[in-house]
Amino acid sequence: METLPDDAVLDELLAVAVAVARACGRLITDERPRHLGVDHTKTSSTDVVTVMDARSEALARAELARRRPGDGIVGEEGTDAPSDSGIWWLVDPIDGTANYLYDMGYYAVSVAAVVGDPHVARAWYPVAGAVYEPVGDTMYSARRGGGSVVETAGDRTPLAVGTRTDLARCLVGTGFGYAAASRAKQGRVVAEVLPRVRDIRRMGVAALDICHVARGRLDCYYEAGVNAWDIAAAWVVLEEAGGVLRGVGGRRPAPSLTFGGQGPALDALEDLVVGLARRFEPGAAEPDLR
Ligand code: LIP
Repeated sequence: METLPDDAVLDELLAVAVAVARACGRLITDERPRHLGVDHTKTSSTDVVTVMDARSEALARAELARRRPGDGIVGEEGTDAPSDSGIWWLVDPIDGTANYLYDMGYYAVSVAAVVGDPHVARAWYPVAGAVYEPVGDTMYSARRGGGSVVETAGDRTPLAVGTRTDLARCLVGTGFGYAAASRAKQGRVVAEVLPRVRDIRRMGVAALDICHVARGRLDCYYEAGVNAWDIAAAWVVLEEAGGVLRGVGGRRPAPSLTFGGQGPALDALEDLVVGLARRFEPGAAEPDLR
C-alpha cells in the first residue's frame, strides 16, 4: 500500500490540479479552431486526436513542470516524464474528444496526482484531482481526506453520492471502447443490462460520468477499457463523496472492468455485468470486457 503525502502536500497538489485543469479547459474552449479536424488516430480509425488534445497536454506538461518540478507526468497523448518525488500526474487533456470534435459542449480536462506507478494497472492510487468542464465552468475536485466539491462560477457545493439501493431503479452511466471487437461484446452486455435498470446514459466522458455518480446525478457507472488518465481524478472525487470506484471483486479499478457507485446497487451491477462478461471467457480468472 502506498504512503499518502501529508495534509499540506495534499492541499498543494489539489490546488495545482485545479489550476492546471482550469487553464487547459480555458485553452481548449477559447482557442478551439472553427474548422477543427482530426489530426491523427490511435487505437482504431474512430479513436481520434485533434490538434487541441496535443496543445492542452503541452500546456499541462509545462504548467506541472513549472509548479511541481521533480514530479512525473503521464498524459494520454504521449507525455511520459519520470518522477523523482514519488508523485506522478495523470493528465487527460480532453476527455470526450469525440464530443469535442463534433462541437458538442460536453467534454472535460482531467488532472490527478497519484502515488505508485501509473504505468502498471492497480499499482497506483490517486491522492488529489480535478475534472474541469469548461463549457459551464464546472470544476469537480477533491483530495484524500478533504471531501469533494463541485464549483460552478464561484458557487461551491460539497458532493455526496446518491443512496438508491435497488439496481432496477438506478440510472447507469457507461461507455464503449474504440475497437470494433470490444464494442460488439460491450453492446451485447449493455443490451442485457438495459432491461434491468432505470436507464442507461452514454455521454462520452468517463471522468464526468464518475463525477456525476459523486454528485448523485447517476447512480452507478461501469465501463471496460478506461485508461488511468480517464479515471484518476474522478476516482478521488467519487470516494471523497462517499462512493467507491473499483474493479472486479473489490480490487482496484483496471482496464478490464471498472465500476463506480455505492452500496447494494453497486454490488448488484457488478454481479450482473461480471456474469454477462463471463459468457465470453467462461474459464477466465477475471472477466475482461475489452
Ligand atoms: C473516452 C472516454 C469515454 C469512453 C471512450 C474514451 P477520450 O476518452 O471518456 O467515456 O467511453 O471510449 O475512452 O478518448 O475522449 O479521452
